[in-house]
This record gives sequence, structure tokens and C-alpha cells, in this order.
Amino acid sequence: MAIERTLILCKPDAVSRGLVGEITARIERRGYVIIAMKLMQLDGDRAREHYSEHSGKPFFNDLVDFITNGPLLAIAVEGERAIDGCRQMIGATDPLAAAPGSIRADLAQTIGRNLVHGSDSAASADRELAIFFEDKDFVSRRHDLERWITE
Ligand code: DAT
Ligand code: MG
Repeated sequence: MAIERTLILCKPDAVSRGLVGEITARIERRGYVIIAMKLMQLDGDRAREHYSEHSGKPFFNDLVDFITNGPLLAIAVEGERAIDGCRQMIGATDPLAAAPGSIRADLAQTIGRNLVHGSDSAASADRELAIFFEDKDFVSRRHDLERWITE
């Protein structure tokens, strides 16, 4: 098995629109498990750190303003190949390019309000999870996972 951890954010638009239940339900229905969850409002420094790969791009300041503008829900998710699996569920960055059935295709209209963040690699997941959580925040759900995953 290749159990991975990934960071999912229900961004402020998702929280404001009352979509955290819908989003977490989709993640759980896929069989992934939530191992930590935190409702919080990001400050600018943490937002810039989280999105550091985009620093200097034309949309960077708007992105930081948006992500710090209201509460978001940070979720640590664990599951078999959960990094790519969650990205698949979230869909392409532009909701119009996202696969039908994905969160962004089903629930979002624009790239700047695309509801959800998901880590894009193991290195990103490690880096990003450390921005939002401490090791002691994570609970073990291995028993739940291993019950339902087969090779
Ligand atoms: P993703 O969130 O799919 O990983 P990304 O890492 O390329 O996409 O970009 C991070 C976020 O930045 C994205 O969710 C929305 C915003 N963004 C990306 N490209 C953008 C653009 N061309 N115009 C406006 N916002 C953009
Ligand atoms: Mg990204």
C-alpha cells in the first residue's frame, strides 16, 4: 500500500458558501480519512508561505488577499495515493477545464474562486501540512483505512 497524507483547504469561498459539508463528504465517500481539521483565518505571512511557488505572478496579491479574507478549513487527509486522488476529485485549476464530477466543475465558476486547495506532490504535502498543523494534531486512522483498502 502507498498511504499518503495531503493538505486540503476549503478556501474562504467554500466556507462562506456553506460547502464544507459537501466537500468533506466527497473526500470521505472516496474512502480517504480525515486525520486533522482546523477552522482558521490565515494571516498574510502564512498565506504567502503557503503560496510561495506563485510569488511574483500577476495573480499573487489577489490570491493572498482572497485566502486571508475569511475563515478557511484546513484538513489533513490520509489514504491510498491520496495526493493524486484528491487532486482528481478537486479537478483542474480552472473550473471550466475541470472534469465533470469534480468539485470545481460541479460547484465553482472561476479560477479565482475555485473553492479547494490540494497538495500537488509528496514534497508539497509535507511542506504545506507543516504550515497548518503540528505533528501532535494528527490522529491515527490507519485501522479505518486498512479495513477498506485492498491491493
Ligand atoms: P491549483 O490550486 O489547482 O493547485 P495553482 O497551484 O496553479 O492551482 O494555483 C494556486 C491558486 O492560484 C489557484 O487555485 C487559483 C489561483 N490561480 C492560479 N492561476 C491563476 C490565474 N491565472 N489567475 C487567477 N488566479 C489563479
Ligand atoms: Mg497548486
